[in-house]
Amino acid sequence: MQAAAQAQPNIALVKYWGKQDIKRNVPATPSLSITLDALWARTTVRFSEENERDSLSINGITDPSQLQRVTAALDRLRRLSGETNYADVSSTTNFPVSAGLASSAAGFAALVTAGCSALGADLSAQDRSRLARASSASAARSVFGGFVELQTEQPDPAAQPLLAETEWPLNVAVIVTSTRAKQTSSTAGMNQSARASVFYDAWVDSAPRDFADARRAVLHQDFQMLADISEANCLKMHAVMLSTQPALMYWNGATVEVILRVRDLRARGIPAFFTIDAGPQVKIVSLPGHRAAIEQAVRDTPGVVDIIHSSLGAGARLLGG
Ligand code: 2P0
Repeated sequence: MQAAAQAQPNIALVKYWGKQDIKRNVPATPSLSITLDALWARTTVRFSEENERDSLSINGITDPSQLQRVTAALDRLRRLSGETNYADVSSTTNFPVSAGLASSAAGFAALVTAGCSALGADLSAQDRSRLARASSASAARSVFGGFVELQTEQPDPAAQPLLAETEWPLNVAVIVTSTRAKQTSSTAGMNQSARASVFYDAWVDSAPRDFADARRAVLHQDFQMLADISEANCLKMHAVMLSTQPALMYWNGATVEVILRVRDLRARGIPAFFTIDAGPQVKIVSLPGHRAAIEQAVRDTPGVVDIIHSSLGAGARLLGG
């Protein structure tokens, strides 16, 4: 009754911020993402009658703060399979968790994939995506590789693959400006924005247009168009965060400096654009062949602590052994 799976974080280019159904965890806005290759979470799930409760360890440390969410995910798996035993969940990552690097996306996509296998539940990727979404909506997207969409018209939506990573191989440089955990979780932050940002309704109303345009840009492999939409959508989300009362300020000084340097790169004709999630890290998406120019532009920025280069990667999958 044990299985292990790996999933990678994804970076949304058209972002999810706000829920239309908090109980079922359905986003208010459609989102479109790219799954990374270089970062991963590997998760082992083991159901046993010897367990007296569910337990969770992340990178070797028992983590009670996330246990409730993990138990809720395990409960969903137990309901669909008839399993009654508790589970040990142990996850390792090769990147800092809770720092705006989509650790919950990778973590829950891996957990659901491993958990289904441990219980012998042969679910389609779509059904696993639906289950992952119930825990963390961005996790629905990490079930798939390459370019992925999560539409929101259905009452219980799943993500769908849009374009394979091999079809349009983009690069992503993750500019790490802090490895500290963020102060306000995404879940808490987006619910606050929905209640207390005067820009929230405009954000939700304008999202389908951004999504449709980005989708078209991906299908036509139009980098310039994707760059324009992604930067605008990212800044719009951060405008909603900043206008929330009390304000959600996920950036630090280095975040702003890196944004300016990417704008400068673009002005010089380098095909690269930035995007930023609920944390201070900047992700620079580029066409292949510009790694040296990007490194050179950002590496001496005060406050930059690490640069991780990645290509686009595959979806969640079982690990052997
Ligand atoms: C995204 N983020 O689309 C956006 C951009 C953060 C900023 O999805 O409440 O951890 O667990 O469904 O998926 C982070 O939110 O939130 C997120 P829950 P999640 O990638």
